[in-house]
Amino acid sequence: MSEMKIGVIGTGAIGQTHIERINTKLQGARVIACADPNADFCKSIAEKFSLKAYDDPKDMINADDIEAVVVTAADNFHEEYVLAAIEAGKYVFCEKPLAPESNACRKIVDAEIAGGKQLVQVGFMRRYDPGYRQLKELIDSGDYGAPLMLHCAHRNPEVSGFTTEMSVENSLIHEIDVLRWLLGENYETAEVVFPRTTRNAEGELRDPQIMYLTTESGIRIDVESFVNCKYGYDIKCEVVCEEGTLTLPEPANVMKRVDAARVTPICRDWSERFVDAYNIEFQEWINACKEGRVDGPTAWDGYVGQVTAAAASKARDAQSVMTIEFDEKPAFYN
Ligand code: ISE
Repeated sequence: MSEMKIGVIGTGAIGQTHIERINTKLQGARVIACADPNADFCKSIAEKFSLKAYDDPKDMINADDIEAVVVTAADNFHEEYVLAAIEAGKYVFCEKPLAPESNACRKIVDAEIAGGKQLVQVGFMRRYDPGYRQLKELIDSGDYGAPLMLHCAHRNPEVSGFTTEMSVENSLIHEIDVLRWLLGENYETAEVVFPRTTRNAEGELRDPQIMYLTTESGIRIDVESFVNCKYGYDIKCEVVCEEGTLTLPEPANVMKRVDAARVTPICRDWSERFVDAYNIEFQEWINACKEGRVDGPTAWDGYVGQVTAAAASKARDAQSVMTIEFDEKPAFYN
């Protein structure tokens, strides 16, 4: 089977890692073009990876030799490019969020339904992490009884330019997606509370924050977001079931005994922590597109994620519990 030809929109850091990943590590596809509103920068990246550069992403989307598109542009451009790909009838992988506003996500959902074919996949890569996949298998086995509570943490060593809102919309959006997928249930309520703020938070940022979610069956979830934890990148998830607890495995690392201490390194950032997840995610996306289907997180999942994040943000601003209200799931996504 021939290689699927891909165009990447957005040539920043994440766009470049995806180009490199697809062209050097994965099978069955090749990035042949890139586009970025910053034409000079785009040309330099095109040269680096031997790609064709487009100034206008829509020209690339509509080019005859482009079969699929990867969108890694700034979040507020996602809607425009995903809609253009749907109109062109091309598969499109869009980094999270599908769009910052849930209305825009709903517009994408409606456009996809109107086009009659699923084309959109959202980059919620945690679903591909081998540890989360193991957790899901064990929860679904039912061997430990029903899940009752989840205790989770999402810690970044430091971030620059983060606002209080971004802790939910940019960081915790991963938990919002992956926990709903793990449990196979929608959320009902959201709340966000503030512990004491770290002295390492810049400007107005309130950090850490704790998000509480409840699900349809009454499972209670707490997730800490701490974006200036300083010591490393750390992701935790413990599922307390009726007859046992299930804990997300940590990436394997040798424990050293050195300088009168036991030391086991942890990751420094998310690209290192989730490198396997990204590789698996893109390989499965390529395989599915070539078989004519989408089998990862859909535009509907993107919409549900943004509705939940918006409710959590509202809850945080109001310092109260918010009910989360979704539209009814269209049969198209069943
Ligand atoms: C970033 O955009 C990510 O996707 C990371 O997974 C997350 O940990 C980080 O906080 C975000 O800024």
